[in-house]
Amino acid sequence: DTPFTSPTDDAVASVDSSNRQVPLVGVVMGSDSDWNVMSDAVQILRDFGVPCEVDVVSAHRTPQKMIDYGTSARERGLKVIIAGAGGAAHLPGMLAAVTTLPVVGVPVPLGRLDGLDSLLSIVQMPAGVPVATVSIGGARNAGLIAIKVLATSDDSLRIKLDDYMVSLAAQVEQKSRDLQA
Ligand code: RP5
Repeated sequence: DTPFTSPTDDAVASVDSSNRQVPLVGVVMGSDSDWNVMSDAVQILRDFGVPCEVDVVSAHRTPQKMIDYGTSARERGLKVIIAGAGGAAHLPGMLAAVTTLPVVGVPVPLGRLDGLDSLLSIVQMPAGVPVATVSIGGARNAGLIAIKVLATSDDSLRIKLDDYMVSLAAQVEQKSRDLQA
């Protein structure tokens, strides 16, 4: 029951002047087995109404697809790429090497090293080729970074972020009251 079969099938998209659907964020992962983690990024993007596309793009198993994805991303209208992978997690860094778009990397934890291998493979980029790396399994925060980038030039998104931050504070206050009750 794969929740994504192609970028267009799963795109939550806006519409351009030609009435075509234009995702703003690309969420890619090295394997469909990463979906349990990466779905958090898609969920928060949907919560904010940000058009996104989802695909499996492997640095090792589909290297040409990865290069094509990265080199075409900007011209296809994407503004941010979120890339998650586990183990020898080269996908975010290799995408960052072939695009001028910001790339947010999500270390996906696998069974053996608790995601430390994924984290180190993504975060230790050479100077000049940055990947904005979130915590192990931190796909929700990756989505929020993409939203914040988009909100620098979108007031309706900025207002939603303001509301979101107020709701986070309210949740903490509610829990604090619950503890004291
Ligand atoms: C990585 O290899 C993927 O991102 C995934 O985390 C890991 C294992 O992939 P599968 O063997 O589960 O397809 O490239």
